[in-house]
Amino acid sequence: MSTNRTTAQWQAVDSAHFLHPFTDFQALARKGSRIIERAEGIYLWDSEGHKILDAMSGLWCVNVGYGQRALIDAATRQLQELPFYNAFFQTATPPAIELAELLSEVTPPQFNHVFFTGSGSEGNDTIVRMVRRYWDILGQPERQVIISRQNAYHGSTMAGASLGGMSGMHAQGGLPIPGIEHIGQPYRVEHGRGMSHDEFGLVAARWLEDKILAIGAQKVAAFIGEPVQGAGGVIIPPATYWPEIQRICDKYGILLVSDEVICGFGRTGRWFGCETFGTRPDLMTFAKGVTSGYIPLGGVMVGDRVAKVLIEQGGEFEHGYTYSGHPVACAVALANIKLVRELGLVQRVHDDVGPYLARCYESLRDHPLVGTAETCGLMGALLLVKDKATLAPFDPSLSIGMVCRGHCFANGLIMRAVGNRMIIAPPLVITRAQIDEMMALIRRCLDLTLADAQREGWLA
Ligand code: PXG
Repeated sequence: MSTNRTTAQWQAVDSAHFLHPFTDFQALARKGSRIIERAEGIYLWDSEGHKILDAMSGLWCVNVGYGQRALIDAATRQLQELPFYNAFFQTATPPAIELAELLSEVTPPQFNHVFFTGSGSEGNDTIVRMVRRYWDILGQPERQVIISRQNAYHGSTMAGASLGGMSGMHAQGGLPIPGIEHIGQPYRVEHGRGMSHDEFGLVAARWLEDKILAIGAQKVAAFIGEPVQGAGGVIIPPATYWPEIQRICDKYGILLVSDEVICGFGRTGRWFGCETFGTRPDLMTFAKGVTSGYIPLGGVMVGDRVAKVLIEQGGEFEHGYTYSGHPVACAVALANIKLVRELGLVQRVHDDVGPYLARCYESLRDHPLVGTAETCGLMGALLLVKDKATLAPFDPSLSIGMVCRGHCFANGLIMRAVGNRMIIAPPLVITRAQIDEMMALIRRCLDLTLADAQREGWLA
């Protein structure tokens, strides 16, 4: 790689050739990309030498932080030993086998099998095929429908985007594919004002039952959800929500799928989000945190209920990817999971930095712009409002979230904006002192956003 280009040169070549994901290409070309050159711990450095606190862990993935030697060495060793071999034709590689074994250990007890993919989106495509295959084998081929939620994010492939509940994505390319239905999300600010959290959790879960009855239970294959909706804006459901979803799935014999791409591997303070929220899923999608994002890897944990049918009655499952069980990716995942264990990161999020972040977020509630401030483990969300008492939103055309995000970038902090929600998901290795540093930056950026709003008369 040539490293002697200036920022302007990088930007010119970037916009000439590189089509970025989820990007308005022309708008980016006008502005120029921010070029990230290196990273260490929880910090990034851009091509202008600015140090940035990465409160989004790359893209919800760098859980062990940047620069971890154990992962780098595992990749290097495996590249030398065996950079690639496939798992198709009755072959396997030691890292893939060992990772399958280790995943069975760290996941809830019903999970003893894994199907590897290259990403979370591919994992959710696998889910759709596997769920439908399961019911086919059982002689119930009419069980096709998978129920998901509005504002869910399950990836960008045809099936992933269809399962997702993002209307903008559905509008591009004729989605969703047939047999996918959506219900409302458990977002109290949107749907549950005037109800207690517990009441609203039950109401929102019962939208699933309504949908099942409207479709006909004999046609419903599965329900899929993220324990906490990540890309949708860190929507943390009430404690009553997931147990009620579990009860409804059990009642109608419907498979429960937990998309753990963001919540998995410690983010919520347990190994998996389903453990934090009290469900027993039949299938789990994972990606991101499995390798801390150092190298692409995803997969589906297959619970005993489904695995038994696929293995004992299924014959050939005609599905798989070149990189299913990629040895280098699996070697990095092994090193990553071992490091998470050695550093006790999951317990640390549960007992120490998670509760600490929660207290810090509580203290932000007094800020004039902050309508709600919530955390779950090491995920946090602030709702920016015009009026704290009524939670009245700003005019969407003002893009208040983007204004705030602009201040964050300019002040050395990466915090995401999803509409009016400002969200974080810092690396699990973040220390209390670094949380203090992050909170000072967040407060400063909120103050700058407030000053803009006052100056421009947006609060009137
Ligand atoms: N499921 C969930 C819950 C995710 O968050 C995927 C599936 C798809 O994973 P892949 O590896 O195919 O990207 C994701 C990905 C955002 C953002 O804007 C979030 C994701 C991806 C890109 C952007 O927060 N999550």
